Amino acid sequence: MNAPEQVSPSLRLPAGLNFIGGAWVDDASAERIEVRDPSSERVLGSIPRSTAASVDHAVQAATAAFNDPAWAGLPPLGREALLHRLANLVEQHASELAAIESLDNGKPIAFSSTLDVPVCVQWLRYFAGWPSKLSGRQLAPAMLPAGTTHAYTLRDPVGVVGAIVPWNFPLVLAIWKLAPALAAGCTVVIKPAEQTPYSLLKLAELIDAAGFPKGVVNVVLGDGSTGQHIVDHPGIAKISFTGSTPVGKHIAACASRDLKRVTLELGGKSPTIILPDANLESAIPGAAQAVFVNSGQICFAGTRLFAPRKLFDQVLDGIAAVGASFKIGAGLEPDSMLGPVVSQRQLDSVLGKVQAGVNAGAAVHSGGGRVDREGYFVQPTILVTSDRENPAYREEVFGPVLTATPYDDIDELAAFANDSDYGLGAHIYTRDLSKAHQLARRIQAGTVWINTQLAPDPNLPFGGFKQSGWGRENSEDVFAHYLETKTVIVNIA
Ligand code: TAP
Repeated sequence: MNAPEQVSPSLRLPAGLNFIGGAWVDDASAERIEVRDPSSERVLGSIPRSTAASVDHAVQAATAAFNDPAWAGLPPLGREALLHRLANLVEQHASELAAIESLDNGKPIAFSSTLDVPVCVQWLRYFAGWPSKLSGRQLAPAMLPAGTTHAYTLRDPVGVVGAIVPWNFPLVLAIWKLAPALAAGCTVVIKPAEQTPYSLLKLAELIDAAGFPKGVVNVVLGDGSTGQHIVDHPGIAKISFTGSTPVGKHIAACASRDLKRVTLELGGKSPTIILPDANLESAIPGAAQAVFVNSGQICFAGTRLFAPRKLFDQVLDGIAAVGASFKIGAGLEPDSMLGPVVSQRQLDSVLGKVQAGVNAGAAVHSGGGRVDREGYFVQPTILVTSDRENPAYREEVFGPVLTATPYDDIDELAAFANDSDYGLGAHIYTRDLSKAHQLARRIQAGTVWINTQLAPDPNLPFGGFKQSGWGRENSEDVFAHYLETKTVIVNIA
């Protein structure tokens, strides 16, 4: 089962092997995990449930690379050149990477080729610009006589990073961790989600071809048990995790035992707020895209809609019409706009959460069930509820499911938006920008989009308030998590 799988004359999947110390390595003692195409439920191949021994091998390779002058002694411009070379290779292999991603995750090829892969190239290019700009500062001590002391700070890479990524944007979220970690001079042991390993394995081939020293990036395949071995390994200095809030809390607790650095990018239940004066021609498609794109499997998806009572039916009918217009299809179908959710488990989870919402009193406006075809397809769904304790309203569903709530008084909106354990994003639609800015200040969320939706940028910090996470990804801010500050104090008197 380790041989590369020839999916079509033009598409071959990488073999299910770990990439450790620059070599492709089998974990012969590991059980195998099947990987399926969520559009057809067909088995694509298998990966090892890598053991603690494989993780230890990878951490040793990453530690050796961290201390090797071939990486540690590389001038910043050398790291920049490697990241640019990788960006060029990703661009050259864009169609293959997009096809792998759509096959493995089920997301429409129209999105993986115009969004996922181009985003990876842009992030790599953006972070390629940083190594030569990362430096410490010269500082004047406040308590010592002037001219007696020379003091400055250095910024050292934190060490070996354990990166754990989910299945909703397998390549993008891997790059969000790899690019800044490598720009900072760290080395990495990274684990993709068991459902979607193949694009990261293809990326490992490109990392090797770009000329990164062996051991700088290591890919270990497996499920949560393999992730746990990474979290527990004493050679890991920092964990960078994207995934569910319960697993994030568990990782934080484990990492606290030896005070590993931790960043967590977790779940969300982001509001989409339509003010009475909004331009509905853009607000309705915007609200629909915010919840249905990627079949709702986006941590900052706009999953709680608040619309004025007098416009409520018009807004809901409009969003449902946009959802119904999305062509449902397999990841690799060129005109598909709405793919499956990633797995049978996710299908059961999404439908179970819809049913729990209905059982607790939510009314189904549209959708609500599985699409009658092979694959794990869920209908674009809108549930109506004013009960803010309804489980579909409170819990992250991670499927194409919107809860919609009418409101009468715009002064209630900030309280509605903030009435959640999460605080990842918020979308506001209005023609009145002063109202929008006032509301943005009152909303507890890491990103607020005004008259737009779902648009992260490499130069803009991204992360969550409350139980949506710790720390920020992207932008200069991310380096706070991949660099340690060292102060050097010299007596020159
Ligand atoms: P998680 O269990 O959180 O999985 C995310 C990643 O963490 C995967 O690589 C997973 O491995 C790994 N993992 C699981 N347990 C671990 C542990 N004890 N130590 C270290 N790593 C561990 O998410 P899921 O089960 O795939 O999805 C469940 C729910 O999480 C979804 O319904 C959704 O609500 C949420 N979710 C959120 C996000 C974002 S972007 N915030 C992304 C995906 C899912 P395996 O998957 O290989 O077991």
